[in-house]
Amino acid sequence: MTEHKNLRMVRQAHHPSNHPERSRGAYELTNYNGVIERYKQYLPVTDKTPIITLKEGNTPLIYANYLSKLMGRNFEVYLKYEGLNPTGSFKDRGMTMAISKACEERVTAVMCASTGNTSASAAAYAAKAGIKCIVLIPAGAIALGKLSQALIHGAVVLAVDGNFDAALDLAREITNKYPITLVNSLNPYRIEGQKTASFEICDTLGKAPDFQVMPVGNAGNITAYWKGYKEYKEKGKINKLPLMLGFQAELAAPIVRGYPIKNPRTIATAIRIGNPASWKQAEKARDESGGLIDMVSDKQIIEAYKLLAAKEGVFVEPASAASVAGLLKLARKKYFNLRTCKLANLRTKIVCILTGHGLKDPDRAIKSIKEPRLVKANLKAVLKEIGY
Ligand code: AN7
Repeated sequence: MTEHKNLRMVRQAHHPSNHPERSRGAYELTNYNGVIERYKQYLPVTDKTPIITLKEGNTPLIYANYLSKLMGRNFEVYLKYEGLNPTGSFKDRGMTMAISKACEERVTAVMCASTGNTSASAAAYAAKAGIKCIVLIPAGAIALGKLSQALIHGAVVLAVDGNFDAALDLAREITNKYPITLVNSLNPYRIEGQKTASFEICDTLGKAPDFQVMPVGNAGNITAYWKGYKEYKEKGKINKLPLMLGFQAELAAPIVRGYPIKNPRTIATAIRIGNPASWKQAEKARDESGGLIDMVSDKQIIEAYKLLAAKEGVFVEPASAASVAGLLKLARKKYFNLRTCKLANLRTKIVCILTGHGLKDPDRAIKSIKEPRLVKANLKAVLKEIGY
């Protein structure tokens, strides 16, 4: 057999169509054109909707070796790495919908309040669409990467002397009075776009996970995921729904505590929100699914943040690590064992949503590690440091 033929056979054997596991839900990357095109039958779009896309979505569902082992042999943990969206967060799924619909309605300006990621996404999609974008951010409280994104994409960025909740109140009032479209998750198209993440998870696993773990801030995303799962069940694509497990930061946990927090605090600035806009819908997702919304401390968030980077090779921003911090908290309390003994013989599948990329908040990474040691530029000095 020639070398050439050999290689071709190896390639064929590895082609997704020859792997039942992989071909199920496999998607031709070459033809991929973003979440609207892929899932248009589930979305409020028509042939007249101009699709503004940066080819968001289609993010990897990564099997987490270390976490799965940690959980025990009856568990499989997967990471939905939303940090790999075009602007580095899950917001792009909702933004492609919100901006496309705004363009269909011939809107010329959009606005949002943001802890950072929404503003980065809105700015990018507005730039792509050629419309104006105005963002209100809480002064001094958003990560550097996100601020630079909003600015470089040409948004009008105003730092409001107040927290996210105050900025959102302003954005709502202004967009109510003036011909500017609000692109926060109060915009129903945002939720529509974001629900595609649950479709992707189900398409990849061939079913819904048993548990989905995610951070909760303004609560749009948990609302969207739950809507997605329910719609897939109604359409007969899955026959069982997951339990939804949401996590807030301890000092920014209004839903857990049951009242708005005036001065929310956490190093996970993305979820530093005291009065979530989709509060009621988040409670509905929790209750209908039989799940829970709990909280994790900043210390637990940083531990999970470092673990994900060091053990799974996945770099996320602190807010995203809240999901894994939550998973570990519940595991310590034996939450999963108590709930899964009934699932005879089947491995329990847990999906953690990693909402944003680690490079969004480089300051936090640098604060969490040891600075590199300075060495002389000679072989001996380097070898001595690395123990050879
Ligand atoms: C990385 O950008 O609210 O519960 O203004 O950026 O749907 O709010 C961001 C939220 C989780 C929480 N992880 O999602 C904003 C903003 C990351 C985030 C959340 C956010 P929601």
